[in-house]
Amino acid sequence: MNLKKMVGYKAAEFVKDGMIVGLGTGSTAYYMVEAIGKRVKEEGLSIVGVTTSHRTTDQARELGIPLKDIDEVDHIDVTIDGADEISDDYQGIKGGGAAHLFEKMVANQSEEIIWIVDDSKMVSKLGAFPLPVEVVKFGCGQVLNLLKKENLNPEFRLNDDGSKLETDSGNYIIDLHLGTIEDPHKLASFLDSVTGVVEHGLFLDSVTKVIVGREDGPEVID
Ligand code: ABF
Repeated sequence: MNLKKMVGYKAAEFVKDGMIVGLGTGSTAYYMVEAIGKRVKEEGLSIVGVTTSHRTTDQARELGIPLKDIDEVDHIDVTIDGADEISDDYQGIKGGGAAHLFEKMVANQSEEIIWIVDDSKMVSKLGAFPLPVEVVKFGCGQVLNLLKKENLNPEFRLNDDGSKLETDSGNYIIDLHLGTIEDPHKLASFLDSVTGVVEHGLFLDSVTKVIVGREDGPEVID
């Protein structure tokens, strides 16, 4: 059973006429956007989407979902997005899809945040998934050195050809291979203080609903 599709379609059920909806990025969010597109086409669902990446924009446009830029709306009713890890206390790591800057900006404008994951993403503590950190190109080597000195095991995210991956904003990603993050809030505060860091993938104290795909069906956690 496709657990990503299960939760993507389940999440689309929470979208109501008239909503402004943040549309996430990733292979799970892909199914959510597909399901919303079906409802727009088949039911005449009337919503406005705010996307979190160029690839989600392309998919939504192809499906005929009306879109607005984040600066054209005064609020977002609900954002539905994937995640790379969700801890026992519902903190998250996002950014595996290199879209966490736009995702966090959209999430910050949202009244409700729904994360959609298959059960492999549910962990007791964060950190097994490398923590993405978006950094500006200028001085990124110095930022890498600083993160090394803090024993954060940083590595630039690379394309298959060995070049540094660029985000939709034209920045780079440094992934922190930490294994376990004992104090996500402390780490988030440190990363926020580093000049050259644009945004990190710790999404803390923000989610309002989690939908977990399981073999016996979607588990909705409020
Ligand atoms: C996006 O979804 C990213 O923040 C996160 O990395 C990704 C999860 O990807 P997938 O759903 O493909 O596992 O929100």
